[in-house]
Amino acid sequence: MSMSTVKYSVPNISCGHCVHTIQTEVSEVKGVQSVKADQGSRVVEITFDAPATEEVIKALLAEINYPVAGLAVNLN
Ligand SMILES: [Cu+2]
Repeated sequence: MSMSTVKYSVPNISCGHCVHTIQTEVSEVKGVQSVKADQGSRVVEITFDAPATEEVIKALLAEINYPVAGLAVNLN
């Protein structure tokens, strides 16, 4: 099993509460190692391992009203 890091574009992020909610909810998923949501870029970066999967994480984000629009473009 290997760790994966994904960066999702989440357009519904509008304030610090959104950031807090996303970080709290996603970090409760078993297998998620870290969650970093950014208000300015509206990007959520998640590092996870099994049993967490992209499907599980995206389903949770949709359920809490922060659906993933796609992978974030890397601007570096
Ligand atoms: Cu908000």
